[in-house]
Amino acid sequence: MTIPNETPKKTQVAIIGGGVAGLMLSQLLHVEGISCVILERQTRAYTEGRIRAGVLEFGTVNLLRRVGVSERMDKQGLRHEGFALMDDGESLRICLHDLVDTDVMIYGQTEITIDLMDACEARGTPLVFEARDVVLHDFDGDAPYVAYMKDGVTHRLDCDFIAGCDGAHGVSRATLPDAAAHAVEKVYPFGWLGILSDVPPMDHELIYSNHERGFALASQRSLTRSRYYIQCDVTEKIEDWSDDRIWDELEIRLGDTTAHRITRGPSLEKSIAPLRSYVCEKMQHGRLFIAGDAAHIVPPTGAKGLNLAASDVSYLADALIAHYKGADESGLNGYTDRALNRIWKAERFSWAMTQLTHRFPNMTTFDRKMQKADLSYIRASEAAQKAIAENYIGLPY
Ligand code: FAS
Ligand code: PHB
Repeated sequence: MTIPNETPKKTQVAIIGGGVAGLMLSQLLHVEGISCVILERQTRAYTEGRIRAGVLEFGTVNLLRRVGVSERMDKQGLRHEGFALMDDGESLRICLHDLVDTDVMIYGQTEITIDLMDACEARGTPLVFEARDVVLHDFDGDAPYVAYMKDGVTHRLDCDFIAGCDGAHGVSRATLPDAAAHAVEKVYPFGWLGILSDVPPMDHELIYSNHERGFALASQRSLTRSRYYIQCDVTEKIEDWSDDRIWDELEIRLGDTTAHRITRGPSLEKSIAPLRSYVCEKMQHGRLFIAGDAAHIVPPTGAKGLNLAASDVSYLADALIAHYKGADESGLNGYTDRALNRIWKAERFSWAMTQLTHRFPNMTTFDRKMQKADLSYIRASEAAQKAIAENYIGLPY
């Protein structure tokens, strides 16, 4: 369904992808009077139904407030003042509030997507669902356009700029010249099995647990809906994991002193996602710019994926606004360097948190001793805890 009904022929910014990056960019531009059209491959129901991130940095919260799409988040979101790191049952609380005087917001990506789509509809931003076979044209020049299929008809959308917000498997990075030559990647030898269930969370904050059987994370979406993860082999198949088998593993990995606090319930969703670190260090070519998962992927251990998408589109929106308001091209010319500066720091934190909390196949005794020493140092050092805290709440934009 297109919102509104007519299929637009011309806009200032064509946004490919109606996930968090595309939707947030559209709102940042809309509030400045810059027209855009979002072309989304999937249906609205499919896009809204994806279960993904849960932790919002204060920068992401501020962006949603800046575009006036924060009312439900401010009502229903949970402010968390800390989280726990557990190692073989021994727990250490990282108190964000005391260490860096800032909290994080627990509010599911699903809800953000719904709120941003509702804002698109209310503000009349054209959001074309089931836009198939998107092809990007002439972004080397100053009159790019996008071709796409909708209901069996080929459409052309003329624009000034193309924003590729179409995720890790989209058309934008695939079209960006030399993107592959600028890619840096690390693949982890395990994945995360996630389960969502309408049961009360086991704790008032998140728990990241390093256990001899593997990593586990106790997270949440509300006071009545929990989200848990366990590290698993990438060859695992979700159909081999009954709900009970997942709950049994969570009770073991989240420590026998706390396992009794886990409330079991039927899974609303369960899935396995692979873990990798990936950065495409080329994020623009001519009038094509990429943002969010289209440009980078992080292991979710640092809760950075969605939040990096937010900072990317904040930079891109600032640059486009400066272009339209004052013919200032410096933001556009410097977009990649500015975004990469924050991206690589989030990649490092996500990698470090994964190294600290997961059991790697073929881990040596020395490797394990390093994890234990790392955690022992963190436990004893307020400076080390502060470093973790300032990364977790999100480094400045
Ligand atoms: P998205 O992938 O969210 O959105 C891209 C959109 O583009 C999609 O709607 C897609 O349908 C559309 N699209 C793709 N190709 C297209 C084409 N050719 N034409 C038109 N549209 C096209 N992050 C966290 O912080 N914490 C987590 O726990 C977490 N869990 C995750 C679990 C999974 C399974 C995945 C895949 C990611 C997870 N992430 C997590 C990361 C995730 O939240 C991303 O960082 C976030 O969705 C990034 O948003 P976008 O860049 O908008 O990409
Ligand atoms: C989640 O709730 O989905 C979540 C929370 C924190 C993470 C990763 C995922 O680090």
